[in-house]
Amino acid sequence: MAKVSMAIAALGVTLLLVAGAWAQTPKKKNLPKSQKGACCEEVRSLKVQVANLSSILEELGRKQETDLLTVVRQVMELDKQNRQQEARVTEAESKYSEINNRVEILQLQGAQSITQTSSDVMYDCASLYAKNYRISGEYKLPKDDFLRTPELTVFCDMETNGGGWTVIQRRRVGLTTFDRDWKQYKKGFGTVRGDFWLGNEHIYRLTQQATVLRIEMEDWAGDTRYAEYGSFSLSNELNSYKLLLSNYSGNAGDSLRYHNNTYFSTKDKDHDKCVDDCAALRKGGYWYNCCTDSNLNGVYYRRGEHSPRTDGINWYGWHGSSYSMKRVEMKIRPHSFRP
Ligand SMILES: *[C@@H]1O[C@H](CO)[C@@H](O)[C@H](O)[C@H]1NC(C)=O
Ligand SMILES: *[C@@H]1O[C@H](CO)[C@@H](O)[C@H](O)[C@H]1NC(C)=O
Ligand SMILES: *[C@@H]1O[C@H](CO)[C@@H](O)[C@H](O)[C@H]1NC(C)=O
Ligand SMILES: [Ca+2]
Repeated sequence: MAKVSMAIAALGVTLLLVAGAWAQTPKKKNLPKSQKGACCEEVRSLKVQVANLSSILEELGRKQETDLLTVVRQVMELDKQNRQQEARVTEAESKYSEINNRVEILQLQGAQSITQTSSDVMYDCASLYAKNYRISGEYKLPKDDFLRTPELTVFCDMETNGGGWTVIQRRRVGLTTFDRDWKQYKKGFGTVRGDFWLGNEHIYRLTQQATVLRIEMEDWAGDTRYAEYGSFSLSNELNSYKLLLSNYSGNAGDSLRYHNNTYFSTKDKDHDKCVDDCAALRKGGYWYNCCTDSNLNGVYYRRGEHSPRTDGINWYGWHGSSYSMKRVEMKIRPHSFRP
């Protein structure tokens, strides 16, 4: 392409010179007769040359155009191949997730038929793990007539730190509001594959045995931290699902300690230790003190939107009182669990 352009430029200059020479020739008025013939001969030859050059120029222009067309065609071809490649990747991805789904459904069915025949242990992700279910995902825990517990859909984390975790809370998508009333926090809301609260009644029941709580969080830079409590339990509804925990370990800071020994509050039931209405101020249901050192059921703010608001998904021990996390998961497993 560059060569062609230079050739055209060179031709252009030649043309100008030729045209200049041609324009000057008629000015020679007093030419002798003998020279007149020579002059006209010269003009004719110049005219021919100009015509020749014009046609060459034209041809070069056409060539350049075809070159450009060729390049455009090549780019289009590449683009098409790219799109085909993308389509193939998408197809592979959807096939993969389909297979994954099928595996999970098989797991579910297996879990149901197996656990329904045994009544020795409480149904949770740790007992599923003990029965060799080792893939993280959605499981249906069957109802237990003896313990009078209903069927419950849970999400099991079978990988983190040995697995066997029943996830009780997740914030990741940010579309489900957590600014809900007592009844909803009692029975749970959301979907276990997305953002959800498992339900205070279920958490109370599952923590009747010695239980470990693990909280994992991720900030908007993609860094992760965790806080673990070697002992975690809730009281029953009569005692407003009072929080009891101890034995902190981790690298996120002990920001649930301030909420130890406090009652669960929602926007319609203020059980906090403050003249303020913390649930309304922090826009969630939580074990509010006066009011927070963490607010994991607060408002989901996208990166940078929250500052300096205090109703976001905060964990003071890591990012202070006005930074809202990108992702949070709360999960529990029996203290006696051994991977
Ligand atoms: C144009 O010029 C080229 C090179 O000078 C020559 O080969 C060709 O025959 C010429 N064509 C015409 C139409 O004069
Ligand atoms: C806390 O951890 C210590 C040491 O590991 C242990 O002795 C104690 O029983 C734990 N307390 C609770 C309430 O889990
Ligand atoms: C929480 O309160 C209980 C009961 O008062 C206490 O035993 C436990 O050590 C406290 N936990 C923390 C982390 O302070
Ligand atoms: Ca109050």
